[in-house]
Amino acid sequence: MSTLGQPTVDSVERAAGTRIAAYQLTDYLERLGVEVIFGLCGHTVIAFLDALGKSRIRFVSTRHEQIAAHAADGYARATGKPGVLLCHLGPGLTNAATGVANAALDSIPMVVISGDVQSYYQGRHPHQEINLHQDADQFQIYRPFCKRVYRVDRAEDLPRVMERAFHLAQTGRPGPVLVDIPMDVFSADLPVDAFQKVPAEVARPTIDADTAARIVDALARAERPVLYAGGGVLSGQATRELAALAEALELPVAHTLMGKGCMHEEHPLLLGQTGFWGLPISNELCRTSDLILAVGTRLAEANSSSWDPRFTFSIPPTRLIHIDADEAEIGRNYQTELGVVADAKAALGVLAAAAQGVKHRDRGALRQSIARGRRDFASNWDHQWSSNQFPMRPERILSELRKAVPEDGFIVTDVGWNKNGVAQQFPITVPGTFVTPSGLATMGFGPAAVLGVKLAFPDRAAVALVGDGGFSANPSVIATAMEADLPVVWLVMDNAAFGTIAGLESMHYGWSFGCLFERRGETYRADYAAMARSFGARGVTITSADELGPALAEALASDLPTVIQAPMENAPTPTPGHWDINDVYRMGD
Ligand SMILES: Cc1ncc(C[n+]2csc(CCOP(=O)(O)OP(=O)(O)O)c2C)c(N)n1
Repeated sequence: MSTLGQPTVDSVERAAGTRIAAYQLTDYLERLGVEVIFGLCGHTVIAFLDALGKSRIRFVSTRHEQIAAHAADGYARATGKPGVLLCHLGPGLTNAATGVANAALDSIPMVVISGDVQSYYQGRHPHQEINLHQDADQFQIYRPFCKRVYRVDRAEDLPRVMERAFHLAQTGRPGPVLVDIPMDVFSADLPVDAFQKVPAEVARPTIDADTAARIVDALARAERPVLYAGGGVLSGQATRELAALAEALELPVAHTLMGKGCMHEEHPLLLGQTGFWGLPISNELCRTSDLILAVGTRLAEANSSSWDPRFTFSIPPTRLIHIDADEAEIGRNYQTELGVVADAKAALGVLAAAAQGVKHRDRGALRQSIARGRRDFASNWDHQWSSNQFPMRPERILSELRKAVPEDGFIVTDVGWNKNGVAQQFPITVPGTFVTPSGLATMGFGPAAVLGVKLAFPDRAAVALVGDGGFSANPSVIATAMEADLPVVWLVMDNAAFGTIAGLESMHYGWSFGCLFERRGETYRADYAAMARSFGARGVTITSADELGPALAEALASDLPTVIQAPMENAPTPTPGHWDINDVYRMGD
């Protein structure tokens, strides 16, 4: 090193028995099974990019770090493996923050690798460093939403920190871990055997036999029990065990937004989603239940009708047993009779086995009343499936989508009518094929997450159903899909508005100020199909409802990415539940 700390010619000569850290790091990531890294370059990560380009790992370069984060998130949701994200310091890391926080709130395993300033310049406020509160502080930005944030202060720590990052991201309640790496660490020499330790295989926490027997007994004796499934059932791949338990004790199954797909849509014990955008039969059976067994859920606000006992859950008097991987979730919002910290698959497997042959109370005409309840609610909108109205009815868009996409195809939503409508009205039959942002509900998730999903399963259909607001938040996804050769489909529900919020404002205040797309007082519509063509992708504008089915079929058969722009009426999704915000708004003069 020179006196100022810059590397000199001498210091870049490699010491015997060593190899540059960046190359060893990519070898290590290969050993861990990493097959793709999503990211965006910067001068702090060039050394790593060089190594990446010479490795077997694929690098998907995006035009915005938020896209890279959502794409890594989508890949993780589709595969169950951690998504890996690479970003530059400062603006790169802050751009990615929304996407990483979105993954965190949905318990998605992710490892974020960021470059940082040269370690020997920490404290001197070098180019792009975040340091106004404390020197060399950028990793702190991720603290509120990462399971752990690491700054690698010594090159020797890199192997240990990487092993910890992959271990923590995947175990317990999964989530993102940040590894912040000063750029000179990538270029440092490390002993050739530096990266030895790999994350341990970790047995999933399960439920003991006595507790399982107690739960099975309580469910068998209950008069109106409900099994309530959250995203943990899907991420834990516990859908078979869930169905086995439900069938053994004749339990109706309700679910959260993230739990959609936990049971085949035609299963006679399936109630549907609860809460504000849920199904009346689901809210009703939960509200009047005497015992709920909730698995892998936060019992979050939207699915619990803002915890108002008049709408979805009335706990107590309903008794609650709650199984979750995270002890912090148990008892947070409701008085809980019994909490079990366990993995959904392991616990449901033990419960299902314990329930076999156990005599349960007569459930009467449960299956008939579920079928009636679901049919009655669908009759409010199913006639719109064939509506020729133009701009289109959203329900017609859903019905064309369902017909066009094979059952094992992925439907990736954003936020807006797309998310709420699919969760409520769109049949999902293959677990894991519905991908949606729940906790942070980030507009812009869907158009980018579909890239990661398609990369994970290139032979399966992947359609992002998104609003025009969400799509135009970051349309450079088209460039990434072209460059990475990912023939995804974006079906844009174009209502020239941030429609969901426009509808809320209109309901309470009689107008939609600040929510409509307008220019000089007139509706402003962008031509997203033309935009797609300008990127070299396919772009289709729908001009009558009958065009959508064939357009979808062609898009799914094409080897190019396609934007389909479908003009749509801004009709709200039905809201059988309750959202407390509606009591908050007050209009003055
Ligand atoms: C990043 C972000 N900003 C704001 C919101 C609040 N929000 C929720 S839904 C919505 C409107 C989405 O509009 P669009 O994508 O056009 O779908 P639509 O509601 O019209 O179906 C907004 C702005 C959000 N969820 N995420």
